[in-house]
Amino acid sequence: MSINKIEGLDAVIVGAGFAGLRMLYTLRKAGKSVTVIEASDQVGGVWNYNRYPGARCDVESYDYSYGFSRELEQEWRWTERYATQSEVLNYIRYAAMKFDLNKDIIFNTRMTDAEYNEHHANWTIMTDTGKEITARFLIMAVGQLSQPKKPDIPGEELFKGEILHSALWPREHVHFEGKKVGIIGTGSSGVQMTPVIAKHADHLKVFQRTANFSIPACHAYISDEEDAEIKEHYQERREQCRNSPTGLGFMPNKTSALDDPPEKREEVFEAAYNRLGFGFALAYYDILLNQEANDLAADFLRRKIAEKVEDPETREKLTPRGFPFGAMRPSVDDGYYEAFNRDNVELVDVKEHPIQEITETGISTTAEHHPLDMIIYATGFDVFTGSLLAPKIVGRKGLTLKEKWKDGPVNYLGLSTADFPNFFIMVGPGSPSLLSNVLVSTEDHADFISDMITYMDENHIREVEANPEEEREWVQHVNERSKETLYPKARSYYNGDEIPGKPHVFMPYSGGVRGYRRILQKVVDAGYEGFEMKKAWNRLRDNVTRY
Ligand code: N01
Repeated sequence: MSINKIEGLDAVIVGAGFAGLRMLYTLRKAGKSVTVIEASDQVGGVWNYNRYPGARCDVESYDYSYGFSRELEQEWRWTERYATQSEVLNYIRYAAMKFDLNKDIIFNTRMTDAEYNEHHANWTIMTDTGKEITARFLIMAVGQLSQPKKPDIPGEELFKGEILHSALWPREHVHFEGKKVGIIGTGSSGVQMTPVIAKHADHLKVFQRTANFSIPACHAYISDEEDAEIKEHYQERREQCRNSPTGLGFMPNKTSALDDPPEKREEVFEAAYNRLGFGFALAYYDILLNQEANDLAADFLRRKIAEKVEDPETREKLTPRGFPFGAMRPSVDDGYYEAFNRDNVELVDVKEHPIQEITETGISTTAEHHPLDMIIYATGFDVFTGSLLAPKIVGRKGLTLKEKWKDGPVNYLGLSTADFPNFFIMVGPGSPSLLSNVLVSTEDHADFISDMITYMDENHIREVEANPEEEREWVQHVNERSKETLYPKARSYYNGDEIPGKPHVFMPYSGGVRGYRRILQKVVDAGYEGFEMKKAWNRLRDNVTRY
């Protein structure tokens, strides 16, 4: 008999990706009763869905992993510097198995609604399977890149070939052989899949609207010696990550790009370009802060593109212009530019000649019709807020999160929002999130939330939520910090520009993971300053009931 109601839990966590699993582990260890609900049939979050060819992590494997268990980090053996999608997914599955997490996860179940009951100080969570769960705390671990975005192109239903989305990739093998394939989108997903599909498809057309910067990944296999060396000093490496601005372990070069003579600067750029991936952005501390410094880095990258792409017209189209390097999230690639030197690969500039429609046989732009057998949307996501606002979440007095956030996300520390008591968001807008190694940010949030719940229980506190004044100030602070950087100078998902009509607001906290963690610590030291904690918890804790 299936259980349709679960009552009296301490917490429900939505999502069984990296964040949800870490939260489950930590709360369970703190003695709380917890259930995770997960829409898929297995753990993994985005890594479960983004299975497109060439999908890889572009944070180094040893850093894109949990730091809470010495045992786990010593026994897991990464094989490559940047792990493939399947290796990351295997790692998450392994961690779930090792800590016996699956037993507290309800799979194939999506949260549709959640409503706060002020009288009982708890949440009722409703799902698409009819299962209903009540819990004191609702924790959203739904990811920032988990609501895939499809472009609104007329005629899609007429297309006789296959249409795929990078973020909803089928589990079965996809054959490209003998096919004319079109990829729409040149963000990280499009950039990663292009060189791989190019090797198999008869012909590949890449439909590019905005040329962005990409840095070579410099993939490498990890030798046993390297693995042993990293594991011997893993704690130092973790500390370096935690204390670096991005959580990636790179400490910015303390020199300004403007202070080094040109030859020296070229050497510094070259060394960073050939080894650091994203770390290239920290080759000088001011690349993401100062336009002149940024211009030097951007010029270097443009010259690199020029060295790689043979055809002058294609080269020019692939060259990013008009926004600072890094202001749109750059890609880390493995032969992206070189793929355009192949005879079977073609770049279609849809900025100059926009896509008009999809027909039975391909894609028409304002310039011509492109016959295709397969169309791949690599068009990204409704980033930061898409997955948080997809379910209907109702706080005090019938207020929905969607109404409250109609002009952009409003929260305190990215974690909590007024009128939604006992509701937490992991690694979302208002926190370092996508401007950081999300694994570091995930662990910071899991520890903070778990400690806060423990504190509440020890102090008989029934409800917690952000103070409205403090959250207004936090949103302002996030906004002000962004103005110290070059991020606002591009149309990007950092600013909510990826979806027409979405509020143009800077979403992540750009003050770095270390700075952010210090703020969290100050808040804790001041007795959870900025949060409103209400009413003594004076009733006996419910027993968990399942029926
Ligand atoms: O999505 P994106 P993504 N017509 O939003 C274009 C992470 N990630 O899936 O820039 C034509 O970056 C759009 O064009 P424009 C990573 O954080 C990580 O690639 O809006 N084109 C853009 O080129 C990354 O940043 C890994 O002009 C349209 C592209 O589609 C994030 O996920 C791997 C269009 C969307 O790019 C998202 O990456 C992959 C239209 N109507 C992704 N609509 C790792 O390695 C959109 N585009 C960890």
